[in-house]
Amino acid sequence: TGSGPTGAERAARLRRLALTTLDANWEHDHTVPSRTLYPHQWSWDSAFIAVGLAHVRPDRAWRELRTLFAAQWADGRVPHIVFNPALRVGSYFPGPEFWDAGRADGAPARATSGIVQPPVHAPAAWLVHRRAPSEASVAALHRLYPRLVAQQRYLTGRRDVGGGGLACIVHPWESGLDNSPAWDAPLAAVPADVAVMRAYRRHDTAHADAAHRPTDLDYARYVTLVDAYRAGRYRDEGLLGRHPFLVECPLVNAVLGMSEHALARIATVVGADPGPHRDRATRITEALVTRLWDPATGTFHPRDLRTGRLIPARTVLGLMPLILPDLPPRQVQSVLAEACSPRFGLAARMDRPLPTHDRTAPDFEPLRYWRGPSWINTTWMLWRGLLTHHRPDLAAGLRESLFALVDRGGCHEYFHPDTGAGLGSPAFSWTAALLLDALA
Ligand code: 9YW
Repeated sequence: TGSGPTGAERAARLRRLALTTLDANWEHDHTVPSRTLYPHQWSWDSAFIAVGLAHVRPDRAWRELRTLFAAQWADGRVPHIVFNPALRVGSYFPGPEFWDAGRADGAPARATSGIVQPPVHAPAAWLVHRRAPSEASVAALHRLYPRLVAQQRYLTGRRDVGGGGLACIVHPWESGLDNSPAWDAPLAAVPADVAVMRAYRRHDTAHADAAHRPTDLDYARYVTLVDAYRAGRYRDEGLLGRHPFLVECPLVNAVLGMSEHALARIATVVGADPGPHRDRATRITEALVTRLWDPATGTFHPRDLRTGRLIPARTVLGLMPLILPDLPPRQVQSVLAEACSPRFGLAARMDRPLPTHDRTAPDFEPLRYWRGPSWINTTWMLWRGLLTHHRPDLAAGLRESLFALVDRGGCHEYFHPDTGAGLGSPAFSWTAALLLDALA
């Protein structure tokens, strides 16, 4: 964090801020992403949060993951939201009554959603153990390992709708980057009528600036997609013939491969065979390169299974495969070139933070959620990828821009990609957690 007293002071200040934020968002057995906007437990948030908690409250890190996996479905899916039963009905839309997951086969006792988020949990569990190894962490890995394996099996089995060895998502929310421009083309094919939104009260726009959030038309399509998946009781059989949104996402699949690498390491701790995990990791990376890398653009793109085509938008999703240690040199070089281009501005000394969308694209929107603003989780994943591929110079530049953002803006949910101003929730958990990890 820079040398000399100022660097040390800033690090201490950021550490205090992060810890205060995480403590304030702790809720008995899990952390809420944000008290105002997101009052339940979110799947990938919890994984990022555990990575941060490992540095300050390792017991809570394991508790966080244990609570989430207690709501895993019998088929292995880890729901993207686990609802807090103590909250009043209507405290979040879409709430438990909207998902109505209890009627689906294999749903857990707790009310949950029926879709997933990127499976960052195995890498998170590994990082938590490595940061704070103890008898308790080994016991926690023993408990989690079969559940993490079941999660992978679900995603590489039932969700391999395209048959090419990758997992597909059935809703933009499953990518974690809800309204990314990457989803515009496949979403445009989803029938929607804004009138369906009149039946609902959006909770997000009551607590955050509507100009930053997905539009009502986006929301109408999100609802249509849940309606379709729920009508089939969240079964995955026959999705290709009946579901209106089926996409292979580079972030989800990079994380899927990364998880097999993490599981191979966890396997050695719990006395299981790491070999099959390594083989699966290799196959996922190969499938990712074959199916999602475009030699013409030199970056990764989502594949729309309904049209069979790659989606042209160049978003931050395309950079995420860099987290894979076995990404071939050709793809490593071209993703680095994409990241360092004016589209994303990665540099050893960055003049602006990493955006979530191509800055040079006509549909780049500096204020709207995942359509431009800087987010700490995508920044952190790219930072980890740069360390993995031995680019300490670029990793240091990106890390410094992360610190500068939070130091100026606070633990915000996202940031203006030009001015660095804090946007969205002011006390956002994964910002705090990943900041702690980057500070370590
Ligand atoms: C929403 C909780 C979640 C994140 C997602 C983010 C947002 C919910 O918040 O989705 O209402 O838009 O897009 O990645 O997990 O932090």
